[in-house]
Amino acid sequence: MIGSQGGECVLELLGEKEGTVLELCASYATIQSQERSAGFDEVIGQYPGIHKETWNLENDMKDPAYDRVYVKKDELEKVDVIFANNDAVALGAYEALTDLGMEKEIPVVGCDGYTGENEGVDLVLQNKLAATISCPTGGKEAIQYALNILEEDSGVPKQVILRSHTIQKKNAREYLERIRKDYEDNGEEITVGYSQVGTESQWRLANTRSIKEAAEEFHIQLFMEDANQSQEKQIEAIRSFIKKKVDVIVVSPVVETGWTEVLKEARAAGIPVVMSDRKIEADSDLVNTYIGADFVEEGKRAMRWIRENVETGDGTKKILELQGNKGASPTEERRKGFLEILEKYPRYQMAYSAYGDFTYEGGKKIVEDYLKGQEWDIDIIYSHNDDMALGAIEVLEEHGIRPGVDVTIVSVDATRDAFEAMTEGKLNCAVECNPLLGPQLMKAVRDMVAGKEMPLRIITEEKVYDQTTAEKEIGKRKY
Ligand code: GZL
Repeated sequence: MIGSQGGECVLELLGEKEGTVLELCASYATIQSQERSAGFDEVIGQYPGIHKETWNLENDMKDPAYDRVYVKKDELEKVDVIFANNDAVALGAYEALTDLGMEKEIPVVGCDGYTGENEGVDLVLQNKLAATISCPTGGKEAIQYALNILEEDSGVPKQVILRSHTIQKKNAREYLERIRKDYEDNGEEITVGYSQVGTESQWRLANTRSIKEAAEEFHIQLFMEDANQSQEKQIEAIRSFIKKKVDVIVVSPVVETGWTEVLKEARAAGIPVVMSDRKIEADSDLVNTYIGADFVEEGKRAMRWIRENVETGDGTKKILELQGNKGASPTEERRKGFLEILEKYPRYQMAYSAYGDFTYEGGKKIVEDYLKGQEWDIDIIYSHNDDMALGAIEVLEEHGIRPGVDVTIVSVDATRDAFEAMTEGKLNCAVECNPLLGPQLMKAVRDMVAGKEMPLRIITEEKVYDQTTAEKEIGKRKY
């Protein structure tokens, strides 16, 4: 993200989208430098009129960068802008340009944006750097989460992706004020409009309970509308929240697309929006934060478990997939992650896949339909959630097929029902997807209303359980 913001900034400086960029890669062997460079290339690579030269520097210090730039005056003649992937190197380049009398012709962009004297933001204010891209340290967040872990709070996230900013002369002072301002949560009651997907699964019921309990704990007046898996009802609910002038709107979106118009209405009304549980496709400036799981990783974990626990020998294994509702981010991404691993192992084959809408009846129907068409020849069932897996198990048993024995069943969510099925030997593996998002969500809402900048994403932690761990874990399950 930092590299791509550097790319956007360089494009702005180049104006007509043509020219030559000199990229100074500080400590080029480090993953951080490579990621910044890759993000930078993603943006400027879209403009054939922009040519990039890269100089790989051994370290990220100012003086070696100065020396490297100073001796290459003849090569600088054709350079229009310098992008350095850290501020110390950017300053070294600026000082060399100054001693060569070229600092007015070649603007320099750095990265890190630290706020001390002669660091990124200060160098921008001194007109030495044209811009710096901030790299949030996350120190405050890390300490807070460490305390949460010590206090054994539930739902401590696996990953918090903080925002980075492009800091130029025009916004440097406002940026400094914002990050130095310690937000104070005055404990006032806040109103939140929450558009919930529905009541389609045990996961959803646990998620709703968690949201409601956390709202009380955080003194938040919650207006929750259940959409029964209808996007139209969700959009109606969002419009009703706008009319109510709630402080924050939270959506658990039934599908990924079709939200732009109503989210623009929320933005026009000055009401921030948080996506909880599921993601959408929309401009990033329409959504403040996404709190939820990494569904692609969940799909990968399911197939990795199969690979490690279901032998194919010299034969092949046929897989039947029970998908959630079409167009939902967990559906699309759990499938994507699963297939990404599956395609590496041709002895496992996706034989049949259908949408079960995350419901018990949906899972039943897919297996009933399959059995109408042919003899049962499936070795493995991969289900996007427990409810569909449990519906499938009921039908298998009706047909004398032993779930967990004649057919291996892997599911996602890891609700209490899944643990019971695993201890009964009917389900083989459950990939966890934590529904207890309430505490993180309501903390994020209070922080936002208090004026604190919100992370871009808060990703929940997940584990994988199977019959070797289910017995020990089931007593701890809260949902
Ligand atoms: C996942 C959530 C999914 C669950 C299902 O975050 O959106 O929707 O996996 C639920 O059980 O219906």
